[in-house]
Amino acid sequence: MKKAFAILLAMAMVFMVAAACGDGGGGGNDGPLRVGFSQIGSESDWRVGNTVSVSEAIEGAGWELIFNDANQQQENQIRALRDFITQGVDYIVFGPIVETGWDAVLTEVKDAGIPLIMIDRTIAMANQEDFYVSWITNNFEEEGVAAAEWLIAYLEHNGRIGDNINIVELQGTVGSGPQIYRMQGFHETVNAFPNLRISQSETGNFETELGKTVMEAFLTKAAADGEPIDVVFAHNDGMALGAIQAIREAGLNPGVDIIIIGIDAVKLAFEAIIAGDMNATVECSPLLGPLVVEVIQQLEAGQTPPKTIINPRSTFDESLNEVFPDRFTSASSDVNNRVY
Ligand code: GZL
Repeated sequence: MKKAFAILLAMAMVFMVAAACGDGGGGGNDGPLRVGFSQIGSESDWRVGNTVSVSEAIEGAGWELIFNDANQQQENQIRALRDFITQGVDYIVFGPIVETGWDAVLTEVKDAGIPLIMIDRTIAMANQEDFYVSWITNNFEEEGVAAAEWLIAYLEHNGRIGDNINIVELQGTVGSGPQIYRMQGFHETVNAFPNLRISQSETGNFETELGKTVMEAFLTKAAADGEPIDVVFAHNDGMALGAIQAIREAGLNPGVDIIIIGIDAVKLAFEAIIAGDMNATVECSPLLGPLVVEVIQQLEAGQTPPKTIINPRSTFDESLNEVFPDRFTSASSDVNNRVY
């Protein structure tokens, strides 16, 4: 009789300890895991899509989301990361607005023993892999190369590869990984053709309105210099859409008089391509939420997630995809699948 009672008592103690750890693990705290998410801002459809994907995935896993929108200010992100440390969250999800300036705060996060999952943009920091568990991202340099490769294929297919072509470039947020590496990939690829010239290049900060304003200035300068613009390369579709507005208001035909290439593959860009106002967009997926949850679940199970997870991408248009179906994809065939 005594032995049976002892077994029942031991089982009861086991259940009590398990209940104290809560159903989401969480370092022994009561209740679900608490995940701090430091987001850059809401500057583009891509960013909004990224926020929705990550937030819905975290809450869908039954965990508590603690969200901060930094309004595109690095100091706000640094403050948010320090708040997450003070609150003792179980995990941090962090999308860095620019590459540098994170050494102190990421050291504080590491010293606090809070696993950090980096998403989207890059950082430039000594031994950076010691400061995050996983980095879930896209290859920005290859996106720049893909944009240039589409342009070269388009010019070749239309017998214009030998022409003198003036390209204007709308850069993303200065100092951000996508701005640095999309620029690098595009420039290195077009520089193989001396007649393809990047005549003007300024930042539109990934914002549609600023992209329009900068494009207006490009058009004014091109007219004054007698150097007509043949191509717009925008580091994101949002700025490409702003450029389309400026080109139309200048009395020109976007997508025809001026070739327009963007990056992100947002739904509005697909619609512009189908309408003939834009020519191509290179995909860069913001839908990182499920991968974030997968990494946290692996960590909770005592597994080691991949250090770097890079999303696949396609280049979409409505012209070359029929000529090169293995290289380019039809925008009209995929527009109804776009969710951001
Ligand atoms: C790229 C992402 C960029 C998008 C923009 O991964 O960081 O920021 O290209 C967004 O649309 O604003």
